[in-house]
Amino acid sequence: MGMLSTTSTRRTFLKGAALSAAAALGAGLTLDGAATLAEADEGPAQEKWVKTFCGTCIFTNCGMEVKVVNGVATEIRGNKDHPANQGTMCPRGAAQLMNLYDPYRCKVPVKRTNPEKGLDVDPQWQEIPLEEAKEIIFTKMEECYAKDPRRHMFMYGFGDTLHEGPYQKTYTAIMGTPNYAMSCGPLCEVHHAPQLFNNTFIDRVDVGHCNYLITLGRNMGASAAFASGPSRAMADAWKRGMKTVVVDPHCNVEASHGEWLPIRPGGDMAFCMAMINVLLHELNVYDGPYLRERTNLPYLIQEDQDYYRNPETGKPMMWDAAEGVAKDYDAEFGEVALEGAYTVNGTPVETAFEKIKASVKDTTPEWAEGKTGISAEDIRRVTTEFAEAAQIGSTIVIDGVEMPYRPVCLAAGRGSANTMQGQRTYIVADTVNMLVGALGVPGSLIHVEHPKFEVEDGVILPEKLTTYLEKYDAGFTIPFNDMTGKQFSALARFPVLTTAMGAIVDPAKYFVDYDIDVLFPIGSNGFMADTDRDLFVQAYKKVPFIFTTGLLMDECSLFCDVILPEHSSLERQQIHPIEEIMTAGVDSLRVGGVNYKESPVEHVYDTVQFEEFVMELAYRLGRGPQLNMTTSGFFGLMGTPYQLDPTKRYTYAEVLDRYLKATTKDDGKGIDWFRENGFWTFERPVEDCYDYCIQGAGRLPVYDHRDLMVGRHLKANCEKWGVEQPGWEGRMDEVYAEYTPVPEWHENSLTASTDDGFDLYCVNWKISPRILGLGGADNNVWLREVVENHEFDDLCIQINPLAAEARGLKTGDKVLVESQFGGTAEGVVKVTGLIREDCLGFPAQGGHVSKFLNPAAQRGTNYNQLLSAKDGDYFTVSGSISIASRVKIRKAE
Ligand SMILES: Nc1nc2c(c(=O)[nH]1)N[C@H]1C(S)=C(S)[C@@H](COP(=O)(O)OP(=O)(O)OC[C@H]3O[C@@H](n4cnc5c(=O)[nH]c(N)nc54)[C@H](O)[C@@H]3O)O[C@H]1N2
Ligand SMILES: Nc1nc2c(c(=O)[nH]1)N[C@H]1C(S)=C(S)[C@@H](COP(=O)(O)OP(=O)(O)OC[C@H]3O[C@@H](n4cnc5c(=O)[nH]c(N)nc54)[C@H](O)[C@@H]3O)O[C@H]1N2
Ligand SMILES: [Mo]
Repeated sequence: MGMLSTTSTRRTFLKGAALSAAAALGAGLTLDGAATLAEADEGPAQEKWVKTFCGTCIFTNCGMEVKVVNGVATEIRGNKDHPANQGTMCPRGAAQLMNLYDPYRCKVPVKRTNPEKGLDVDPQWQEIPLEEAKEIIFTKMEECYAKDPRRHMFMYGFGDTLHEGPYQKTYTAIMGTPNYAMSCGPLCEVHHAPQLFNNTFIDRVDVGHCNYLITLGRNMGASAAFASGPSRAMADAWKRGMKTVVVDPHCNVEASHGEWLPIRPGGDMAFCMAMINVLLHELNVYDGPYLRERTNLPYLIQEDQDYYRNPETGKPMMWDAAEGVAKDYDAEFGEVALEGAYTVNGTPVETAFEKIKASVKDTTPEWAEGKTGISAEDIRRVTTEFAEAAQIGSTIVIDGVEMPYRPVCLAAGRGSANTMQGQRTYIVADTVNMLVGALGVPGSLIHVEHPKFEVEDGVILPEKLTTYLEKYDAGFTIPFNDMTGKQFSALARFPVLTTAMGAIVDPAKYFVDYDIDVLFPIGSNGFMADTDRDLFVQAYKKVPFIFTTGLLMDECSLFCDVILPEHSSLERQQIHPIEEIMTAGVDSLRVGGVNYKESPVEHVYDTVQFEEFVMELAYRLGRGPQLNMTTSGFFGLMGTPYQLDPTKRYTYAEVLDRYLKATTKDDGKGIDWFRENGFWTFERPVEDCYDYCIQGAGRLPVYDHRDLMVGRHLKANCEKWGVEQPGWEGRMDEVYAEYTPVPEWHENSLTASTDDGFDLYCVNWKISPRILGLGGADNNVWLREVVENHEFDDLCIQINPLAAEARGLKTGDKVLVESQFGGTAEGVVKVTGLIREDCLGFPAQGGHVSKFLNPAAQRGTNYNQLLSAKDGDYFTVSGSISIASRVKIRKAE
């Protein structure tokens, strides 16, 4: 193959190849990427290294350099000057060349010619010019908007690299529709408690200062640490001697730095409640000053669980033990009482602390043993070690700032948060931390992005929860204005996916009086990342027009009417804040900054940039002012010289240039500077790193008063309108009972004893080469090879030797697994002691069903089909589902 001199010639050549192969594959798919790579070998070598950053996991922190030879990217290496990864790389970043030249990518704009839709239906794609493809979309959107903007639904997921980009988050605000959905909602219930206590999307462990870390269904190794910064932070912490206690049905690498306590799935809340029982009823250990000054635990609570308020001022009150009177929380106090029952104006009250204490009176380690499968002795020992390691009363001075020093952390994650009552479980895990004063201070759980707090009733009111708080009613007026499900699940961090999909299929069932006409999903693959595939199929079949800017011909793309191919991660023009999430190491905690990248090579195919497309769509729909104002707000440009003029039209590069100049403040570095340098950093003041310094006068809502209020409003609204939540008809009291301000153990379908033959649990976790579908990981053959040859053989079904022996199974046997919800999964067994005796372990996620993906993506087992998010099955408070279910296993014929 000769070296083609101009891009257009090369593109013509590629398209020619595309057409012939497309006919063969019948789906606009071609296998011409290899041809492009081959070109690199010829012609005079013109080499350069271009600075970029990785975008294939949600950290998007790592600095990289791409070697470009004669216009072809041939190698990727870590940028040794970059503070996050310091020159190192993980396989996901290194494998991005395969993403770029992936022959299975969406390469040309296509429209479907087969009106029938289904997972096994060939859409019969027809290639069309980009302008024509856009025109079809614009026209459909105009028609939709002429009727009602609410008829447009946006759906985004973590697949679209840099889901944290401006327009994934602000799309609905710009476009003026209330309808959006997210595929990462139901199985990613790790955001609520961090939002509540740290006002952060996800919390991180200050491992740079932590000495004793308990992970409760949080995978700090494969899941989080498999990016360079977190790996280094964890390694440094272990070298320093941090002990790690892994409370998880599956034994992971972290356990080798401490111990493994194999917990029974669904027992996490009981574990936390037993820890609190030991702290408050046996050891009598808690951080009194912290609880008095920084939490709402001294607030007086009346019998109906509400705050006791001063009838004159309306303010919650605390008891002054020095004077023996109740006072407004913000009055001068001689001595704030944390404990005790009192009578104020004839009303019997007791402190919120007493309420918490009473809620765990009987939840002893012996009580928890049966629910968790962890011995009472171990629970008691670990709690005692945790309490000792907390060093209550100690302080630390960092850069002249004195703060409490609490080098312990009980870190909840998906394993404990994605359970029934999971959102509460995370809150209760955080309560364990807060009781010893370990939240927002060195050594504990801290925020990622700079949090902003308002204060209401003296309690912090995290910015991002404000809308729900302002209106506990969450828009409960029938007919509902939107399909997000927030009316019944006001505390859900994301829209309730079952409602969004269900309402598309049957709006009236969800109290909505209109249909969805146009759906725009991006990087969002509920067919794989979530459960109940049939519901997705029904919903996607019903929507008259679906379009996407797609990287791959995944399950979601199969249902589209028009696909605009998207730049691959390496090719996109992006910025991203430099901030480590999940962990903070000594050298990463203080580093802030911005990464920048743009394509190091001529775009390989006829692809678009998501942001440019959204801007064009907004201008076309006459929403330029909303676009520019929202963009200014998102990028913090309001009131700066860089604020966008609502009446003007900008390119995305112009927007980024303004953002970069505004962010680098006095330096005023623009896009040209970043093109050369790739990233810019600054040192965060220590006060910005710890919530303790930022929360001001606000107290932490350990007593979850808001939860109580939301439940009460829900009940009042349902009664007022005479409605019940779909799926919970006749069981609404169960729903209301889930809203509790203090820990409360409820049996669930995992823990309740049954003899229905489903005698095992299935559990799932992320693995390093395949965190999510981000950046096209499943379709990347290099990464699939790593997954399949990984030392734990990651596409298998793990079974404990005892369970295997009892069932006559051995490594390599083909099996069929059936779940209590009716779903099935097939796979190959691997016998290993790294999984609890009553569990089957399903690492990662495989088993794509789109025939238009690389065959490698189809290998493995699709775990999620063993779960259920059906109405009545999910956890209604947060709209999330259980990561585990009860299953049975048999040899496949
Ligand atoms: N079994 C199992 N299921 C899980 C999880 C798990 O650990 N195991 N994790 C859960 C969690 S925590 C989350 S957040 C969700 C995430 O689930 P989703 O939000 O759906 O995100 P992904 O699975 O990362 O990617 C979705 C799709 O995006 C496409 N894609 C990849 N890269 C790009 C790109 O650059 N551009 C575009 N346009 N599309 C792209 C891929 O085809 C992929 O199928 O999954 C949840 N589901
Ligand atoms: N490098 C990198 N890291 C990432 C991401 C990324 O893109 N890149 N994505 C992130 C995202 S979106 C998320 S949401 C986080 C999630 O990160 P984690 O919360 O750490 O989620 P998983 O990795 O799925 O790990 C879940 C753990 O829970 C265990 N488990 C399963 N069932 C139970 C149970 O009933 N009880 C208990 N105690 N444990 C159980 C599993 O065995 C597993 O160890 O990871 C993030 N980590
Ligand atoms: Mo997630």
